[in-house]
Amino acid sequence: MTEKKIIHIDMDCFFAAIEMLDNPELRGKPMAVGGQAGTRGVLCTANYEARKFGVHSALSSNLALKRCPELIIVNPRSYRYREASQEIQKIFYEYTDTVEMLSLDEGFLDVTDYCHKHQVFATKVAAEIREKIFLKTSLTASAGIANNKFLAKVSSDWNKPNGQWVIPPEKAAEFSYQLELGKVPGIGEKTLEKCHTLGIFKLGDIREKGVLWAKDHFGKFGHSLYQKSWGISSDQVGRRSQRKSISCERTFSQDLKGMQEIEEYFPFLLNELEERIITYYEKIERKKAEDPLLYSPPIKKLFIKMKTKDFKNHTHEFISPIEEPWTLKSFEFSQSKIFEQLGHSLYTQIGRPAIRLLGIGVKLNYTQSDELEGLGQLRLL
Ligand code: TTP
Ligand code: MG
Repeated sequence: MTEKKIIHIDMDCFFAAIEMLDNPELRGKPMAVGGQAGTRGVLCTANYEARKFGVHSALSSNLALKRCPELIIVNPRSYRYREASQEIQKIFYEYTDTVEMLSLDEGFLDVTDYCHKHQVFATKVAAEIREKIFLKTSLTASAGIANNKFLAKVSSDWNKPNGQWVIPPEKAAEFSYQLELGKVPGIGEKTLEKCHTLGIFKLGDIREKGVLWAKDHFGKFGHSLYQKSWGISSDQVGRRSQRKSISCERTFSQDLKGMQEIEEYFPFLLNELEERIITYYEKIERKKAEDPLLYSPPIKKLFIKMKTKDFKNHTHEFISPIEEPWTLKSFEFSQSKIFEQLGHSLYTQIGRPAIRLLGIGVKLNYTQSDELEGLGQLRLL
């Protein structure tokens, strides 16, 4: 099997770079793109001059001006960013059809076939793409090159701005071992906090603990973290399918016996699920700044999953009741009771066996029709 060749391209301070390009007066001065200072203004990004003052994405504009009083804040112009993104994407497709954009300014390319066909190194392809981007748009990009998406994404940050970094396959395990967890895509603030509490700071610490430990503490994600600690990740570059559900689960090294033991795990699962749901909706909100037509799917159902010793999966759902129109943006767990009730009835229904895996989650609704109104908002008990 040929080794995969993946490139991750990420534009340098994208929105800010475009604004500086279109308005030369902004160049060399600390500037940011975002909402003006006031009650709710937040920054989308800042140029490198402003970053020296601790000004960055998602910072409130008020605080940014405190940190850097001469900061110039420019209003975002989504159409212009989309236009530049289209130019960049056109260049990507000159090399491969296997392109996966993560946002307007970053994407993965699987250039395995291209490299093979033209007998060229992926590093050379990355350099060529960056050069073409610059010639076409006058904007700079950084690139990461590796044999999987995880390492390619991490390495595009390694030599930023206007640089690139390659992780050859033989260095992947060593590189990943020393990688700080904060730099691992997918590890959010809360997971990071949890890792630190457990005394885990770099991917190598997870490797040392072993795969069972990782699965016990982080479920499925633990398994993928363990693989990443060896520099392995098998995600394919491809179009992202719409996310249908958000969930989290735990497999137990010792089966849970009785409802009381099951209930003890609810707070952990709820906490994790809440973090995932909030992160999910925040991501959509962020993307909406670039693409106002983006749909934010409401929650349609809550579900619980139990796996018994014989590896059979059992699930039980709760459909949100008809009520007011959807307004859901964030998800509060004052209704954790629903999950508890679901847990009780499922557990009884399947005959109160020993439980090896417990999971909870929500299903999202993509039907953008009047039906939605009918289903109503998720009721909080
Ligand atoms: P990033 O690639 O995260 O940031 P960047 O391109 O500005 O800077 P870097 O050189 O470090 O890559 O995000 C790309 C664009 O997405 C960014 O220019 C603005 C937008 N964005 C937001 O609107 N809100 C956010 O919280 C973030 C992180 C980005
Ligand atoms: Mg970027």
